[in-house]
Amino acid sequence: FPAYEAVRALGPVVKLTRYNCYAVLDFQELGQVLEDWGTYSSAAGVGLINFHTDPPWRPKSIILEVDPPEHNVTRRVLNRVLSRPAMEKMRQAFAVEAAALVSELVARQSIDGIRDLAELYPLKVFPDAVGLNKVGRDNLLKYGTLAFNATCPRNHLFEESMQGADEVIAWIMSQCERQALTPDGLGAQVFAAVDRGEVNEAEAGMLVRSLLSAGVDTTINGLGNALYCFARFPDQWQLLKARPELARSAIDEILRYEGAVMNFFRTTTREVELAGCRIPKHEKLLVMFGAANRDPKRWPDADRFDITRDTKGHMGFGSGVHMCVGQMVARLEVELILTELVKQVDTLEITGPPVRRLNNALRGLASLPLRLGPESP
Ligand code: OW4
Repeated sequence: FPAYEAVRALGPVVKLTRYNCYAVLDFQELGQVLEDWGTYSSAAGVGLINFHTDPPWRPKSIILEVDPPEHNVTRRVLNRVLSRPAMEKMRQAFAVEAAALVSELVARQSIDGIRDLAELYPLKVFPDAVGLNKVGRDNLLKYGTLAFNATCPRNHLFEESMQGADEVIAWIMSQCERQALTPDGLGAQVFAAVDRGEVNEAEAGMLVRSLLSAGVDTTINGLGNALYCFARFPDQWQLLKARPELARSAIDEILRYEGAVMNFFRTTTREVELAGCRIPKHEKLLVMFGAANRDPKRWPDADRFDITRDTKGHMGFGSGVHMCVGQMVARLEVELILTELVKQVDTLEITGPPVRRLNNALRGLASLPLRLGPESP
């Protein structure tokens, strides 16, 4: 975050000469970019790779990496699959798992908040909800990590997550077929759109791939960041315990203060002026959600974690037509875990050095040693 402030101080649009792209960090300009999909397109990729000149690392996503009107077709399908009624159907199963896992962890007291909770929970409930095979699920985390690393420069993080990726990618693609999915899950509901004539069979498979690309690492880091926030700020934890109804708004503050997805790219479709800066046609723009969420021009006391603040308009789920379509799943997972922790845990104490998990687009931890304390502080 100090690095973001150093870049922000240079101006509203900053050319990153090393990567030949333009960075946007301020809340106001970020909103402008994300609202104007006609000028700031997703169709040339939302990573640094510019599809006008270079091929994508995988067949491009048919929801993330297309603009309206094509985007509207696939968005409508996932909007329905991930709708509020669909969430209500999943809530019971998700709640049972949350209660069971948190009880087990409370009994152990000393845990790794990432390995034992932030990874375990989404990796159980989400693949179950999609209707995936039980075998091979370890590929999900590897694939998500790769997909997010692939949105940025081809550095060591990208290269490392590409090691042995052929088998990971092959497993993911094999799970995106109708017959690989249980008949009652989110995956099957994507294929139900084929039967309604909204998309074809191959497109349905690609939309299941989108679920598997975007649904795992994001929620793991979101949950891990939630634990990290409350472990660092015990006053906010006690406030949540006193007022559990704040859980939903706390999730927005977690996403503002410590979001899981830090950045994506857009590509200009024409020469354009943004905040008085001229940007040529077909140039890449780095849109930095995490920086906009700390913009001091938008947020009073931006570096303070405060679950009672008004978080309206935060960029943790992006903004505009591509705003996170799975956000209700993510909210459900974090809400249920926070609610169980509030019920079962008095204090969250960090008992060892938190370890970051570096990723080109994601912000989160690899390890967070925690003590779940039953005693009141
Ligand atoms: C790699 C990501 C995020 C959102 C959607 C998708 C991927 C997709 N991150 O594959 O559609």
